[in-house]
Amino acid sequence: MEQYFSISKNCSTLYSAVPSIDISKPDSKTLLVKACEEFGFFKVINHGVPTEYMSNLESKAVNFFSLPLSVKHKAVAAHPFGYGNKMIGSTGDFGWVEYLILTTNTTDQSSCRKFSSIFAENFSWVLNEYLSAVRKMACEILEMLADGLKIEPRNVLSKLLMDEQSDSMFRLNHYPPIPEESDGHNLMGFGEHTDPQIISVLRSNNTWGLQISLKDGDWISVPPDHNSFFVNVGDSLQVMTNGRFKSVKHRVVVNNSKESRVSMIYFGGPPLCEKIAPLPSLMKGEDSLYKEFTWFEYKRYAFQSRLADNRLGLFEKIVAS
Ligand code: GA4
Repeated sequence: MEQYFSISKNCSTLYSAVPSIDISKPDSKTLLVKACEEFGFFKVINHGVPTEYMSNLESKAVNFFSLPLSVKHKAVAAHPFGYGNKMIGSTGDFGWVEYLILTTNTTDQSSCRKFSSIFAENFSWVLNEYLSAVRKMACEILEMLADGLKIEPRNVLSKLLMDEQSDSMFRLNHYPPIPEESDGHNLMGFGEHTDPQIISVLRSNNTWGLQISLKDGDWISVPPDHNSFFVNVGDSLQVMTNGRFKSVKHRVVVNNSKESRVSMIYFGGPPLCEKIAPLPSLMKGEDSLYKEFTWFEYKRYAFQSRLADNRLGLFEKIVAS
């Protein structure tokens, strides 16, 4: 069991620190920029995604995770896609979690079809209606961020998610209740990490577990809210804003509520060939803090790393003082 534990220091209960942003209001762009700079994380309310899209997909996920292990293990595809249990990534990370990772690429629906047979009939329909709505919302947020940063065109970021070749992913996570023999104290569901992509949009049921790291290194618990979404700035967006937005470190601890936590996350990524570099219109004479790389290069490197590694470190320029 030991490998699932980690030491939690300074875990405070400053729940109110998490910004909650009503994106239906026109002036939310300033709040969005502020949240991305301060936290790299925020909650989205009045998002326009129908609640039944969320609950329909959640019930599909619950059904899938309740299948026998041998059936779930059939849902495998080339790494990283498919079903996983306790092993995270390929370099030795573990967590008290089982999951399913799917590609969202419109040109590669074969994995989705394959899982459909395990999920039963209309899984790909339910998944696609959810993903289209969530991607649309993610694009609206990226466009509001472009407005807030006063950069043009306003689709400079969102077009990467809309691209047919966009390398986006979708993940269903199931954090089962803690095992009887453990007291659940600091049992790690998913260890600390940042997301490599541009933006991540998470929706969970009402079970606690998600924590984010503040700039001073304190961890705070994020109160769950099944009607809302939580958005993370990813490493790629940090680079594209030349470090102005922070890719937030986050993790999931298993709480002792005896309830399962079920989350679904859309990871919005650019096409593989896309250069990840600070947006020229943001630079105004500033030097880039990062060496240039493509999403393909960064993703390949990320998938060979350990969860808690500082992946952007390798791409930071050494600035002479
Ligand atoms: C974190 C974000 C996404 O869940 C993910 C994860 C991926 C995986 O689970 O296979 C990684 C992790 C994530 C970053 C570092 C590497 C790769 C596990 C891991 C140890 C699907 C992704 O894109 O990167």
